[in-house]
Amino acid sequence: MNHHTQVGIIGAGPAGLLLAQLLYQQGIESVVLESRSRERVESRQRAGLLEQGTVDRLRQAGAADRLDREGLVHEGVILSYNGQRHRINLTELTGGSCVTIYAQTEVVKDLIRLRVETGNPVLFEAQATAIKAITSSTPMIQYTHNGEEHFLTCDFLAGCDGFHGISRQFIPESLTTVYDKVYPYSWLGILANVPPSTHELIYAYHDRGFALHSMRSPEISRLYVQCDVTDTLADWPDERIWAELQIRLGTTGWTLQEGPVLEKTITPMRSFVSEPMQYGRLFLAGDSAHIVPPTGAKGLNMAVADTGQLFDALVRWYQDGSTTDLDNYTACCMRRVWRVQEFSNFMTEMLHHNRDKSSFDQHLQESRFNQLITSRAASTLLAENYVGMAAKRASEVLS
Ligand code: RFL
Ligand code: PHB
Repeated sequence: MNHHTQVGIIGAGPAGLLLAQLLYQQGIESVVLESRSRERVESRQRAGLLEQGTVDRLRQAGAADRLDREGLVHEGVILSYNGQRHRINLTELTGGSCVTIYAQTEVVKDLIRLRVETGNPVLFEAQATAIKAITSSTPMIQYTHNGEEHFLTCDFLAGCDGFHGISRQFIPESLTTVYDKVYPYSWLGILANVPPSTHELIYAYHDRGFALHSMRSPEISRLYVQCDVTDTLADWPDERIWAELQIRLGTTGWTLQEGPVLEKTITPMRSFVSEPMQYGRLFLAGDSAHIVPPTGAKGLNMAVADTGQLFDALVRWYQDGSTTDLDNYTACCMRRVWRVQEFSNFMTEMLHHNRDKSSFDQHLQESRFNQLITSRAASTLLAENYVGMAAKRASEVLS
């Protein structure tokens, strides 16, 4: 089958779904192709922390009703160093900003439901296999669905297909620069059926390795421990996970409540940027162009910020034919992307135990942490980056 739409979107993660919804509200038609099933997309455990700018974009898209009811607003975050805790007051240090805990799975479910209501649902189990005629005014996506081959022509293509998608590889290699850093540790994450033992997130450095106490709701906890890159789930029975969490997150007079483990996954840690984020009429948004280690909680937020920027530029083109914002898309995104890369790398290096580091570098790491908790200037810098203000400012330099 051959068909046409205004914006062809590959991927029904947060980036692709949000773009489709924002465009729909402006009367711009799109088709969303997703290689996985709806059940799979709605159940993948990933991010949980939304910046204010992300919440605002979801509200603009009319996708925040449940988020506004169920999201947990956090005005602070706790850092721990070998059991010594320190609270960073995000709201006070940033002049009123905060973050919201609301799972990516729920963001995705809300956006899919809205898409179904438009009468133009996501095409699930539709795998994009090639992109063609990118530099023409009618680029095309080739995809397979129900065992048949289809061709979708469009005005613009949005590559929202994540880190393992196909879009990025259609930007000529000769024009592309890739920046890549792989870290010598991974995260083992669990979802546990037990109320969180803390009201605010706890990021813990420990000589045995990093740990993070997050949450999904007043009933469900989300916790992570640093593990070796070669570890498998078989190395981590539930008892070992809880024992490590108790030690790494522990402090005098506090106990971590344990409960049944609902899910367990291991995630490698990587920083990656591919530049440019556009070629002809193809525009990348989210993980398809860049990924960060999860320590700064930025991946989903960057995907939403890219999407907002792309949406604004497309609307301008459809309204008055101006290509200025489309032409500047990569440059505008890159300011923000590098700010977020630096922050995510900083948080990762400061909070993980790296036994390959020299003792000199380990002392520098400890000193960095001490400065952070004793200097208001250093705490403010962390708070501004964590709530997303610093990245927003960076992207405004060009816009
Ligand atoms: P996604 O979510 O990967 O969606 C891409 C979609 O494209 C589909 N796809 C294709 N569809 C059709 N044809 C093809 N050829 C296709 N190839 C791929 C895929 O099936 C998929 O559905 O990318 P998007 O939209 O850019 O969103 C990015 C976020 O998902 C990601 O950055 C975050 O989850 C990262 N992240 C976090 N981000 C935060 O902002 N805050 C956090 O607290 C946070 N915690 C995390 C995280 C990621 C984690 N993992 C598992 C990597 C914690 C973890 C553990
Ligand atoms: C999560 O809740 O999954 C989460 C929160 C903060 C992070 C990473 C993950 O930095």
